[in-house]
Amino acid sequence: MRFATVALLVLSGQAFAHYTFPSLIVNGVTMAPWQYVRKTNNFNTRRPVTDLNDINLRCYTSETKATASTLDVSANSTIGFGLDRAVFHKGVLNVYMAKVPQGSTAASWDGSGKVWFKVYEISAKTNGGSSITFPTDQLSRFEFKIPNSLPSGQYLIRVEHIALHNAADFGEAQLYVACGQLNVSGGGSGNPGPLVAIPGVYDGNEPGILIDIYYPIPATYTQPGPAIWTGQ
Ligand SMILES: *[C@@H]1O[C@H](CO)[C@@H](O)[C@H](O)[C@H]1NC(C)=O
Ligand SMILES: *[C@@H]1O[C@H](CO)[C@@H](O)[C@H](O)[C@H]1NC(C)=O
Ligand SMILES: [Cu+2]
Repeated sequence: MRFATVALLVLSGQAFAHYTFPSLIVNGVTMAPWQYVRKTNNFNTRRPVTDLNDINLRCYTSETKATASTLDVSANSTIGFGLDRAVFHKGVLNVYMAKVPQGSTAASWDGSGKVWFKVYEISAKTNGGSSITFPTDQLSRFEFKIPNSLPSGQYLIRVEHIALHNAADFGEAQLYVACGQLNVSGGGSGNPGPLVAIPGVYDGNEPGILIDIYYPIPATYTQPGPAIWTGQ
Protein backbone atom coordinates (compact mmCIF):
# COMPACT_ATOMS: atom_id res chain seq x y z
CA MET A 1 0.00 0.00 0.00
CA ARG A 2 2.72 2.37 0.98
CA PHE A 3 4.65 1.42 -2.15
CA ALA A 4 1.57 1.88 -4.31
CA THR A 5 1.03 5.36 -2.92
CA VAL A 6 4.63 6.32 -3.47
CA ALA A 7 4.55 4.95 -7.01
CA LEU A 8 1.41 6.94 -7.75
CA LEU A 9 2.95 10.12 -6.42
CA VAL A 10 6.07 9.56 -8.47
CA LEU A 11 4.02 8.88 -11.60
CA SER A 12 1.79 11.91 -11.23
CA GLY A 13 4.79 14.01 -10.28
CA GLN A 14 6.42 13.04 -13.56
CA ALA A 15 3.29 13.77 -15.53
CA PHE A 16 3.18 17.23 -14.00
CA ALA A 17 6.82 17.77 -14.73
CA HIS A 18 6.56 16.85 -18.40
CA TYR A 19 5.90 19.16 -21.31
CA THR A 20 4.56 19.52 -24.85
CA PHE A 21 5.16 22.03 -27.67
CA PRO A 22 1.63 23.06 -28.73
CA SER A 23 2.31 26.55 -30.14
CA LEU A 24 4.18 27.99 -33.08
CA ILE A 25 5.78 31.39 -32.55
CA VAL A 26 6.35 33.79 -35.44
CA ASN A 27 8.15 37.12 -35.06
CA GLY A 28 7.51 37.06 -31.33
CA VAL A 29 3.80 36.20 -31.53
CA THR A 30 2.74 32.95 -29.85
CA MET A 31 -0.10 31.18 -31.67
CA ALA A 32 -2.92 29.31 -29.93
CA PRO A 33 -2.12 25.80 -28.65
CA TRP A 34 -2.62 23.08 -31.30
CA GLN A 35 -3.77 25.63 -33.89
CA TYR A 36 -0.77 25.23 -36.19
CA VAL A 37 0.82 22.26 -34.41
CA ARG A 38 -0.65 18.78 -34.88
CA LYS A 39 -2.17 17.62 -31.60
CA THR A 40 0.12 14.92 -30.25
CA ASN A 41 -0.98 11.63 -28.64
CA ASN A 42 0.47 12.89 -25.35
CA PHE A 43 -1.42 16.21 -25.25
CA ASN A 44 -2.85 15.02 -21.92
CA THR A 45 -0.31 12.57 -20.52
CA ARG A 46 2.76 14.46 -21.77
CA ARG A 47 4.50 11.09 -22.01
CA PRO A 48 7.69 11.01 -24.04
CA VAL A 49 8.63 8.77 -26.95
CA THR A 50 11.50 6.43 -26.06
CA ASP A 51 11.48 3.95 -28.98
CA LEU A 52 13.57 5.63 -31.67
CA ASN A 53 12.09 3.34 -34.35
CA ASP A 54 8.50 4.18 -33.43
CA ILE A 55 6.59 6.13 -36.10
CA ASN A 56 5.62 8.43 -33.22
CA LEU A 57 9.17 9.74 -33.18
CA ARG A 58 8.14 11.76 -36.25
CA CYS A 59 5.09 13.74 -35.15
CA TYR A 60 3.56 11.64 -32.30
CA THR A 61 0.11 11.53 -33.90
CA SER A 62 -0.54 7.79 -34.40
CA GLU A 63 -3.60 7.97 -32.13
CA THR A 64 -4.89 11.50 -32.68
CA LYS A 65 -4.25 11.41 -36.48
CA ALA A 66 -4.31 15.15 -36.01
CA THR A 67 -3.69 17.76 -38.62
CA ALA A 68 -3.59 21.49 -37.98
CA SER A 69 -4.02 24.76 -39.81
CA THR A 70 -1.08 25.88 -41.91
CA LEU A 71 0.58 29.14 -40.92
CA ASP A 72 1.75 31.65 -43.56
CA VAL A 73 5.24 32.99 -42.84
CA SER A 74 7.80 34.88 -44.86
CA ALA A 75 11.23 33.30 -45.22
CA ASN A 76 12.83 36.15 -43.30
CA SER A 77 10.73 35.47 -40.20
CA THR A 78 11.93 34.32 -36.84
CA ILE A 79 10.08 31.21 -35.88
CA GLY A 80 9.93 28.91 -32.90
CA PHE A 81 7.80 26.91 -30.49
CA GLY A 82 6.12 27.65 -27.18
CA LEU A 83 5.76 24.99 -24.49
CA ASP A 84 2.78 24.28 -22.26
CA ARG A 85 5.10 23.84 -19.27
CA ALA A 86 8.75 24.77 -19.02
CA VAL A 87 11.33 22.12 -19.83
CA PHE A 88 11.85 20.08 -16.69
CA HIS A 89 14.44 17.50 -17.71
CA LYS A 90 18.07 18.10 -18.53
CA GLY A 91 18.46 17.64 -22.26
CA VAL A 92 19.02 19.11 -25.69
CA LEU A 93 16.79 20.37 -28.48
CA ASN A 94 16.68 20.03 -32.27
CA VAL A 95 14.35 21.53 -34.88
CA TYR A 96 13.93 19.86 -38.26
CA MET A 97 11.96 20.91 -41.34
CA ALA A 98 10.75 18.93 -44.36
CA LYS A 99 9.40 20.33 -47.63
CA VAL A 100 5.97 19.08 -48.63
CA PRO A 101 6.18 17.32 -52.03
CA GLN A 102 4.44 18.70 -55.12
CA GLY A 103 0.80 17.67 -55.17
CA SER A 104 0.52 17.32 -51.39
CA THR A 105 -0.21 19.79 -48.60
CA ALA A 106 1.26 20.46 -45.17
CA ALA A 107 -2.09 19.44 -43.70
CA SER A 108 -2.17 16.03 -45.35
CA TRP A 109 1.46 14.98 -45.79
CA ASP A 110 2.91 12.38 -43.41
CA GLY A 111 6.54 13.48 -43.60
CA SER A 112 7.81 10.08 -44.73
CA GLY A 113 11.09 9.52 -46.52
CA LYS A 114 14.57 10.99 -46.31
CA VAL A 115 13.21 14.53 -46.28
CA TRP A 116 14.14 16.17 -42.96
CA PHE A 117 16.90 18.73 -42.48
CA LYS A 118 17.98 20.36 -39.24
CA VAL A 119 17.50 24.11 -38.90
CA TYR A 120 18.25 24.76 -35.23
CA GLU A 121 19.65 23.18 -32.10
CA ILE A 122 20.29 23.96 -28.45
CA SER A 123 23.07 21.69 -27.23
CA ALA A 124 24.75 21.03 -23.88
CA LYS A 125 27.71 23.07 -22.65
CA THR A 126 30.79 21.21 -21.43
CA ASN A 127 34.28 22.26 -20.44
CA GLY A 128 36.52 19.26 -20.45
CA GLY A 129 34.91 17.32 -17.62
CA SER A 130 34.46 19.82 -14.80
CA SER A 131 30.82 20.61 -15.59
CA ILE A 132 27.99 19.98 -18.01
CA THR A 133 25.05 22.38 -18.26
CA PHE A 134 21.86 22.33 -20.30
CA PRO A 135 20.68 25.68 -21.66
CA THR A 136 17.19 24.25 -22.27
CA ASP A 137 16.62 23.99 -18.48
CA GLN A 138 13.36 25.86 -17.73
CA LEU A 139 12.91 26.82 -21.38
CA SER A 140 9.31 27.89 -22.06
CA ARG A 141 9.69 29.27 -25.60
CA PHE A 142 12.39 29.76 -28.22
CA GLU A 143 12.77 31.42 -31.60
CA PHE A 144 15.39 31.36 -34.30
CA LYS A 145 15.86 32.80 -37.80
CA ILE A 146 15.18 30.52 -40.73
CA PRO A 147 17.57 31.08 -43.67
CA ASN A 148 16.19 33.55 -46.27
CA SER A 149 17.27 31.12 -48.96
CA LEU A 150 14.72 28.53 -47.87
CA PRO A 151 12.66 27.80 -51.00
CA SER A 152 9.05 29.02 -50.83
CA GLY A 153 6.41 26.36 -50.28
CA GLN A 154 4.77 24.31 -47.60
CA TYR A 155 6.76 22.64 -44.83
CA LEU A 156 6.44 20.55 -41.72
CA ILE A 157 8.51 21.89 -38.84
CA ARG A 158 9.32 19.44 -36.07
CA VAL A 159 10.75 20.10 -32.63
CA GLU A 160 12.32 17.46 -30.37
CA HIS A 161 13.61 17.82 -26.85
CA ILE A 162 15.83 14.88 -25.91
CA ALA A 163 15.71 14.44 -22.12
CA LEU A 164 18.92 12.80 -20.91
CA HIS A 165 18.42 12.30 -17.16
CA ASN A 166 18.04 8.50 -17.58
CA ALA A 167 20.04 8.18 -20.79
CA ALA A 168 22.88 6.12 -19.30
CA ASP A 169 20.78 3.06 -20.17
CA PHE A 170 19.95 2.17 -23.80
CA GLY A 171 16.45 3.23 -24.79
CA GLU A 172 15.93 5.53 -21.81
CA ALA A 173 16.38 8.92 -23.43
CA GLN A 174 12.96 10.62 -23.51
CA LEU A 175 11.92 12.49 -26.64
CA TYR A 176 9.25 15.18 -26.55
CA VAL A 177 8.24 15.95 -30.14
CA ALA A 178 5.65 17.89 -32.17
CA CYS A 179 5.12 18.99 -35.79
CA GLY A 180 3.85 22.35 -37.01
CA GLN A 181 2.61 23.26 -40.49
CA LEU A 182 4.07 26.22 -42.40
CA ASN A 183 3.52 27.93 -45.76
CA VAL A 184 6.72 29.86 -46.52
CA SER A 185 6.67 32.75 -48.98
CA GLY A 186 9.41 35.09 -50.18
CA GLY A 187 12.00 32.33 -50.03
CA GLY A 188 15.11 31.73 -52.10
CA SER A 189 16.90 29.02 -53.99
CA GLY A 190 18.82 27.25 -51.25
CA ASN A 191 19.28 23.51 -51.24
CA PRO A 192 18.44 22.31 -47.71
CA GLY A 193 20.34 19.31 -46.35
CA PRO A 194 21.72 16.92 -45.26
CA LEU A 195 18.41 15.03 -45.41
CA VAL A 196 17.44 12.27 -42.97
CA ALA A 197 14.40 10.08 -42.35
CA ILE A 198 12.50 10.29 -39.05
CA PRO A 199 12.37 7.69 -37.58
CA GLY A 200 15.69 6.43 -38.89
CA VAL A 201 17.90 9.35 -37.97
CA TYR A 202 18.84 7.81 -34.59
CA ASP A 203 19.57 4.21 -33.53
CA GLY A 204 20.00 4.93 -29.83
CA ASN A 205 23.75 4.37 -29.67
CA GLU A 206 24.64 7.97 -30.52
CA PRO A 207 27.09 9.45 -28.01
CA GLY A 208 24.59 12.26 -27.36
CA ILE A 209 21.67 9.85 -26.73
CA LEU A 210 23.29 6.97 -24.82
CA ILE A 211 25.16 8.99 -22.20
CA ASP A 212 25.60 9.27 -18.46
CA ILE A 213 25.38 13.00 -17.86
CA TYR A 214 26.24 12.66 -14.15
CA TYR A 215 29.36 10.55 -13.66
CA PRO A 216 31.96 10.82 -14.88
CA ILE A 217 31.00 14.31 -16.03
CA PRO A 218 31.24 14.22 -19.84
CA ALA A 219 34.24 16.14 -21.16
CA THR A 220 32.43 16.89 -24.43
CA TYR A 221 28.93 16.51 -25.80
CA THR A 222 28.03 15.48 -29.35
CA GLN A 223 24.65 16.82 -30.47
CA PRO A 224 22.55 14.08 -32.08
CA GLY A 225 21.51 14.38 -35.71
CA PRO A 226 22.93 15.92 -38.89
CA ALA A 227 24.65 19.29 -39.19
CA ILE A 228 22.39 22.36 -39.24
CA TRP A 229 21.52 23.61 -42.73
CA THR A 230 22.92 27.12 -42.83
CA GLY A 231 21.28 28.32 -46.04
CA GLN A 232 23.54 27.21 -48.90
C1 LIG B 1 10.51 40.33 -44.25
O1 LIG B 1 10.22 40.51 -45.62
C2 LIG B 1 9.01 41.22 -45.82
C3 LIG B 1 8.68 41.15 -47.28
O2 LIG B 1 9.86 41.33 -48.05
C4 LIG B 1 9.17 42.60 -45.25
O3 LIG B 1 7.96 43.31 -45.43
C5 LIG B 1 9.47 42.52 -43.78
O4 LIG B 1 9.73 43.78 -43.25
C6 LIG B 1 10.66 41.64 -43.53
N1 LIG B 1 10.79 41.41 -42.12
C7 LIG B 1 11.95 41.41 -41.49
C8 LIG B 1 11.91 41.11 -40.03
O5 LIG B 1 13.01 41.62 -42.05
C1 LIG C 1 1.02 30.07 -49.33
O1 LIG C 1 1.37 31.43 -49.38
C2 LIG C 1 1.30 31.97 -50.67
C3 LIG C 1 1.89 33.37 -50.62
O2 LIG C 1 1.31 34.14 -49.61
C4 LIG C 1 -0.15 31.95 -51.13
O3 LIG C 1 -0.26 32.45 -52.43
C5 LIG C 1 -0.63 30.51 -51.12
O4 LIG C 1 -2.02 30.46 -51.42
C6 LIG C 1 -0.42 29.88 -49.76
N1 LIG C 1 -0.72 28.48 -49.85
C7 LIG C 1 -1.44 27.87 -48.93
C8 LIG C 1 -1.71 26.43 -49.16
O5 LIG C 1 -1.88 28.44 -47.94
CU1 LIG D 1 10.43 12.37 -17.26
